[in-house]
Amino acid sequence: MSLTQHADLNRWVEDMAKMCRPDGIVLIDGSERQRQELVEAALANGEVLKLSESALPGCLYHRTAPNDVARTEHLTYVCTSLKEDAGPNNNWMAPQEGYRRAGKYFEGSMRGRTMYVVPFSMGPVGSPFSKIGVELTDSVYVVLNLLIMVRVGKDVLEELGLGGEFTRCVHSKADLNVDHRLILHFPEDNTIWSVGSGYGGNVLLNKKCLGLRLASHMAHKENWLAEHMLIVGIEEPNGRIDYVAAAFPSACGKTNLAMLVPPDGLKVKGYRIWTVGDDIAWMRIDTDRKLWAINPETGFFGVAPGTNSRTNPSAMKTVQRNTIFTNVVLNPDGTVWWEDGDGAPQAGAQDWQGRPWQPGATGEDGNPSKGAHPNSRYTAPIVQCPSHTFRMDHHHGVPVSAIIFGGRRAHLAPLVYQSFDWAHGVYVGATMASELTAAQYGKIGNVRRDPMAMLPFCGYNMADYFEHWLRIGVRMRWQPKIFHVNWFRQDEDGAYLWPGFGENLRVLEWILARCRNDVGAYKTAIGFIPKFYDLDMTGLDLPAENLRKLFEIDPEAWMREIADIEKFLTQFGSRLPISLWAEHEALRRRLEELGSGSAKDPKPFNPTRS
Ligand code: GTP
Ligand code: SPV
Ligand code: MN
Repeated sequence: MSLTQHADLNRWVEDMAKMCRPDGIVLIDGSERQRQELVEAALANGEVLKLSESALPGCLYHRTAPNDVARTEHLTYVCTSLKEDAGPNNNWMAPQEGYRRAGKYFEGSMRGRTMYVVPFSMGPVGSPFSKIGVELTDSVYVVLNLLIMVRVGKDVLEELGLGGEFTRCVHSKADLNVDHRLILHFPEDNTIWSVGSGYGGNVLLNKKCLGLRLASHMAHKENWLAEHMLIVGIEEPNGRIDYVAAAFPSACGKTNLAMLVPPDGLKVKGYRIWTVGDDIAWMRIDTDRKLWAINPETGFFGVAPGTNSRTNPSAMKTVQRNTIFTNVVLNPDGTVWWEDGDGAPQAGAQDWQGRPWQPGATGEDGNPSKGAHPNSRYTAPIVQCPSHTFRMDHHHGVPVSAIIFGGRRAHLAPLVYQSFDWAHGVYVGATMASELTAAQYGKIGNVRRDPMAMLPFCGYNMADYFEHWLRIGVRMRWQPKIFHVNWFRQDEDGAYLWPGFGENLRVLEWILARCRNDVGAYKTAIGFIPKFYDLDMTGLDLPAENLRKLFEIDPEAWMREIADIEKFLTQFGSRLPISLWAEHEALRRRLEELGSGSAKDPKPFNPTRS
């Protein structure tokens, strides 16, 4: 009997099986019964361990190989016929070369294993927003993750019918050898090949590979946006809900903002927060010519370290059951722990590599060793989040009032500023930068330019992507306002100037007030910033000095920034939209004016009234 009714799908599975040589092929139908069998299989082959059924019901524990703990951007390629179509922002390989090289690693790689066929929908099944993919994988861990992260199974095959279009995703752990690892995208063939890794972002092919790299390519052709953004709704007691979409680079606070809990001082205002998504937003202009967004996923693949009942109580509640923990500390009683989590690890705990570990332990190099890997993660269903919303399943998504860009900048970028208009906002997004985190290989702390938090995820030439953003703005009747935030500014001693987390609602309040034209602002060289008294600081004891430093705009530091931006933009050559250069020159002029006079002004931040 054939695998499905879809002849092309069946043929492709056969071809891939000929290459990978699995012992058997299993179609994933999305049923609970089959999921249970998969858990048993993964427990039997050691891919996962069972956690305490009383403390963490339905939860599993997994360790990746020590050399396989984050996305490997240097092994990630976009394979287009023309190198220029991948752009300077991507590693490039010719498609034939890609298939040939990865094909060698795939050859016979599934011997002794089962090949799972996982049909999935990004977005509600049947929504005009949605895209279907089928992932072939030899990892039960991957299947169990996909069952949480996306809509999987029979419904998807039905939607696909006899000949529907789908993304061909092939993954094999192979020998988990970093020298045999490649993550390849073939936008012209709607195909993804990933081999030699078992780490989330490299192997959950729905996510960064389809959800962002291929989707951004499709979105460019089909006039929509696929973005590395959270989506969160802020509801007022009168029932009005405003949704914002925010792009921060990996491990820079998307999950936290998406699940924000109002701080005590603002509780009387009676806000409710609705979490729509924490990592990916697909956005379209609807018939009202406004921007609408869906989260195409159904789960969180969130950073564990730093998550605790104070910083993110909703996340802590979300991960109490049916959650897969990867690379965290394993306690002897079958519970888990991570750095800056709740409580303390137990005596006899094991670190993420399975070695005996206790706080203060040092590694072979004599340096303190962490129990959980800094990029350790939890996989959990969104519906378990106390702030999840039924609008998750609405086929047309939620309307977007504001777009926020943000990075991790110890210096320079103020707590919040608003762009002057859409084109300036696109420039702000295109030139944003952030310090590297543990979510990608590279030197942690180095500042790199990461336009719209999409540098590792834009599946085509970013110059064309900027042009696309500019065009989308023109096609809307009502454009969301564009802002930039920075929760991570530090003082001279390296201490954060802003408390962050739930307190970020104070900034969101101002952002929404600006969207409704309810408050004025100061006009500065880089954009509009709040008048101090428009930020509601009730219950927050922040020294006035901190607030001043948070909004300080240092013209000299910004002139250095300008030079770095220029270097970055220049690599796109004549393909870069001319209007971005116009924005760049306008910023330079405004900064020069600031530097030549008012910078020495003792007043807070040299504002002129708008
Ligand atoms: P990806 O899943 O990698 O795309 O990342 P993300 O943007 O969802 O990151 P996440 O929200 O998980 O944040 C990662 C780290 O940033 C955690 O260690 C958090 O504790 C820290 N963080 C988040 N929000 C804030 C904040 O407002 N202030 C400070 N200081 N740290 C924060
Ligand atoms: C990120 O790195 O931005 C993530 C985690 O969201 S991963 O899916 O592994 O890419
Ligand atoms: Mn991400």
